[in-house]
Amino acid sequence: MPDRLTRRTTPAKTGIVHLGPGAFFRAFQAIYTAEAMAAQGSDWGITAVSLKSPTARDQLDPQGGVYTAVELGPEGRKSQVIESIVRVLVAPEDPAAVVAAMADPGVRIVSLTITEKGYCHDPATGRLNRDHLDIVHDLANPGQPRSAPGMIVAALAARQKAGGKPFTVLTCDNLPSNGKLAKGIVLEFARAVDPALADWIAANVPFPSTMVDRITPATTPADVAALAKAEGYDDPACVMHEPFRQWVIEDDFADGRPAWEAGGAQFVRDVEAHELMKLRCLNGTHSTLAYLGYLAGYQTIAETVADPAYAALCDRLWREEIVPTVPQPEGEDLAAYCAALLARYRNPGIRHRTWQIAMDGSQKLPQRLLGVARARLASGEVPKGVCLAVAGWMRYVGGVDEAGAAIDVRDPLAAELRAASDSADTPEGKVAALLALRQVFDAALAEDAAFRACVTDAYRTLATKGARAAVADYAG
Ligand code: CS2
Repeated sequence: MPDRLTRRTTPAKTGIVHLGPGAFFRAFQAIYTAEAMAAQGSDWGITAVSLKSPTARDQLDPQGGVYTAVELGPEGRKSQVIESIVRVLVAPEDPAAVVAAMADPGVRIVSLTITEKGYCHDPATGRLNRDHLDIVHDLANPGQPRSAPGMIVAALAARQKAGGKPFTVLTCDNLPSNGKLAKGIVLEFARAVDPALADWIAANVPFPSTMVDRITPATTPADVAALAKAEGYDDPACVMHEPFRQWVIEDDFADGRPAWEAGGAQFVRDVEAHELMKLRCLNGTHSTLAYLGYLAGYQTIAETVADPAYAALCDRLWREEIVPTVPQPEGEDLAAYCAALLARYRNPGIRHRTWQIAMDGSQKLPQRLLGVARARLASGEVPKGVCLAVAGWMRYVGGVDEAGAAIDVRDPLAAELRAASDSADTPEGKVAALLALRQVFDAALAEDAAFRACVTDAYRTLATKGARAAVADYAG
């Protein structure tokens, strides 16, 4: 058994509390922060907080918070040891300690990678979901929060009470106008607890929006074993990522920030066009490939786009449906951006499972695909490729694959989705029942006759011919 990886430098003082220390955070923001500290020499150490499971803490603690980030490119692998995380807390073990860490006046930024569902919102409207069990709990027990909105509001309440400065809330999740969305959710929560606190937050706390991008598949035991073989040490906290990365941030901070530009982060006034480009061009086709690829029996994105019909599906989707709905972001060439995406998907070093991306579709579809559908319908076009993707998701959440085997559907609405799908026998009935889920589809889209007919047609084709043939039909 090789030795465990250990820390070589003195931990920095904590300047950031980060909620959600998963693989993406470790392959992205923690690296930019390490680079900023190396360039700037100031203290921006990170206290990372797991909202649910102790796994990250159990893996990182024995190695002093350090871990290996492995870049997997077409030309091979490169690894670096990242030392920006200084400690890891597990919220369910001691929620008050998490609030105290965030309330510490030395903390200037609270950042988040908690995935779409961590915001406890209604994906179709972006509003706080007051029926969410964690929100119900946190409104009744504000000192012992379970949810991210509950923790942020408790910590900001402590800051306000102490008469101190607020921290900046920096969301790094794949949601549209993610700063505005987080602000709306936090304010709605705060208003329910203490309207004066909500006013203070509205006036004082910045919530810059960001666009984040780096493909980071979940680490597997085989990855850990390969690292041990290559480097001669054991590191169960290691993360695998592609070479590409892009971080676009609205430059609006309450009390300073690391020099993330040292690692190439772009600071802009308005990040919205970049967000729409990334969410629709990348995440939109990622989800499309995940559902239609999984149904055809493909395990990874690279395997899926190795099938020429699926590469052609992406091309046509970008050209005819997605790009026409994306405003031009400054400094980007949309056609080149999409071409580069296909090369990233083909990266043979990255084994990104279709099943992993298919997770939580009810939370992802609205911003990845449904905005495109709405925009195309408004300009009089029926977005056939997006309808095929939505129908693919509907087949997937039905829970049975094309060979009749069960699909392990992971989604906060999995039970509702399955019940809707099982409530009818015909494609028309199943599609109608799923379109009736208002958490995902707003009434205007669900009742659009052209959209409904197109999704139903696509569903029927998927059910009779299978995903591979349906994709080939569309892609021509
Ligand atoms: C993926 C994203 O899992 C998913 O849903 O689409 O995590 C994707 O890999 C990243 O957004 C890339 O930046």
